[in-house]
Amino acid sequence: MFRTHFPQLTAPQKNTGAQKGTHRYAYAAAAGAAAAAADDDTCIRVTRRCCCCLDASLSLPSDTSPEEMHPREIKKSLLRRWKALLVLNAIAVAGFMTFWTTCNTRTLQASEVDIGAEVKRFRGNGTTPESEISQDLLLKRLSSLEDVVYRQLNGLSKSLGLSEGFGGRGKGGLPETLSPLEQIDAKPLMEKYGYNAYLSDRISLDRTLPDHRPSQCKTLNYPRDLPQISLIFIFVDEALSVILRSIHSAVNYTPAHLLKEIILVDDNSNDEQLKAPLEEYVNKRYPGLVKIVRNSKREGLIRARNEGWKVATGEVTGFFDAHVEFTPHWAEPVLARIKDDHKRIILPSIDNINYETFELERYENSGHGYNWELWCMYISPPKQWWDDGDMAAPIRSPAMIGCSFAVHREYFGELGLLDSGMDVYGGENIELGIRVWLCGGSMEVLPCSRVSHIARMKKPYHNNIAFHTRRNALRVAEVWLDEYKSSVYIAWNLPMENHGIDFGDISERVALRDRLQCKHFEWYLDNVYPEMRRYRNTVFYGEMRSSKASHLCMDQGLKENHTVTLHPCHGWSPQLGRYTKEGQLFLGSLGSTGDETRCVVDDQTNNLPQLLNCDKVTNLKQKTWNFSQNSSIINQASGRCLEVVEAKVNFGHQLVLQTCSGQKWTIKNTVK
Ligand SMILES: [Mn+2]
Repeated sequence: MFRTHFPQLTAPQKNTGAQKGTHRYAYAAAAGAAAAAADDDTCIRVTRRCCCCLDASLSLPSDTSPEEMHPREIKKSLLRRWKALLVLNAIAVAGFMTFWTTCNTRTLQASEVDIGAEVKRFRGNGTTPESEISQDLLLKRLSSLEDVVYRQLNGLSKSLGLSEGFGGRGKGGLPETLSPLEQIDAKPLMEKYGYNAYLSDRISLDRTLPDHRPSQCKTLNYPRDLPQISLIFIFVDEALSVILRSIHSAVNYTPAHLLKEIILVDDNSNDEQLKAPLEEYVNKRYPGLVKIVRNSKREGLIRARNEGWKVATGEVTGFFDAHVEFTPHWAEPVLARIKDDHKRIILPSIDNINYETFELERYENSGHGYNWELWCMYISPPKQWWDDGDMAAPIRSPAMIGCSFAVHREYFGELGLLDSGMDVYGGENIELGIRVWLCGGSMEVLPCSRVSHIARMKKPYHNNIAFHTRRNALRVAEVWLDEYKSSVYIAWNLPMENHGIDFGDISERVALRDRLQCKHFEWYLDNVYPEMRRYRNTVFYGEMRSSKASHLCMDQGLKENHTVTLHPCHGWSPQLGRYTKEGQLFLGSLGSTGDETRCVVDDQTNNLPQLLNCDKVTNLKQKTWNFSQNSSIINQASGRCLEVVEAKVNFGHQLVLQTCSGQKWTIKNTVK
């Protein structure tokens, strides 16, 4: 009933107290986001507004850089600014004193707000009297204000050639273009990073983004006492501004009392900027909040994520690529779902950041699925979700794209993290989806939580990612897929035995499956991924060669011709044949969900074999063939054979239907 367009994913992510909270809420509020929609404590609201006013008034106008001013003007302007600062500081102090005297009692009782939470933590020690606590908190707040002033005057990001604040280029997630002159400088960076890093350097680290949540989400309320999250970013030779924007948006849009820490895992980058400059910046900008883990050798993103998990201390861990931007209220729905059931793995909805213009593009609500090669892709939400008609409801997801997910930290450990026996990336995201469902948990996409992500033009690590993904896919097949593992071998056109691919030791993963008492894979297909096409009826698969011209293989040719042709053998998906128990002969890649699958048909009028959507061919005999290895392929309707004749076409031969002359065929692999 619903037709939606789904983005295609090609072959193929310590200071939590009130002090930092002030900054974060200031930014969130200035961004036009209601910092605490569910918050009914007026005192706290007032405080937040004050902070954001202060912050906003201190920002340099984005179109006037001090370098362009006359020295006297600079002096004057600095003086003006100092005056403004002093006045504002005085106001802030007065405000705080008023706030303290009038709201003190209520604040201490209000366990659902930041200060209350902090006080609770102090109370936990059981020794500090309440009045001292409040004074201590006030002092902290004041020192945080000083910190704001310090930062604005010293321009921490400026020393890196970057900018902070909400205005400037790319604000609101709008597309940006570069001047012809800029484009010349931008080109090498584009090639290096796979996105427009030159433009990224010119977009504020705090830019605002549009709210792409379904409207139903905007009225939902979440409890205040949600579990804290540790955000884990992994990167290798990523542009500094892109990493920092990921961090800034995380801090700006994750409520302070829910953000336990940020962990950066550097998978052995070469770029000098990502060493001391990155470290100094985050330590000064977010003191105590950021941990950095450096891999001494390149591990690939799978093991890098596991490394990040090891140092995390939050109740929940969130794993993200370091080229994302968070949007307001992304965290609350995620943490609420995990609080309800700690065995849920939660996927924020992904929107796209255009790699060229940095425009934020909304993606349709979707689940995350995959094909039998175990490449991930976006899929339509389940029928039940559409029938229910609630656009804010969680979407059951068979697996994940992988650039953004959150999971209860201890549960993730029990579940066996990501498979560290896999290399680089690809397949681990599918494996986690299959594993969590089979072993008693679940996975879902939340339309109300949105994280935007740069789908890069090219990715780092190895060019030949398929080599690693294929190896990883075989691990998944052997550990989890039971009798359906043949589908993975068919999809990759590999023999099931003696394929020559060393997929490593899987004994630990098999033991894990036993220990967790996980269900059978067929249960998962029936209940979690019923949309997936099944190929259990396959007998033979792979390239199909005739004794007449064994260097040529049956090939699907041009799709619009609907005719089987011959082509020199290469074994890729256009030549992937599949002969079934029912005697049907399919050709082409294995469809996963919606795709049609085409089979060879003798329509009894044409002497060329047709390649048609098999579900739509009603005459059963016309699409049924008698065949066994090294024998003729005979149609049941006409009695004609598939044979090769010499002809003046592309490769000197043509595939025809004719009276059987005894030509023999082989199909490369047999299902074991
Ligand atoms: Mn990514």
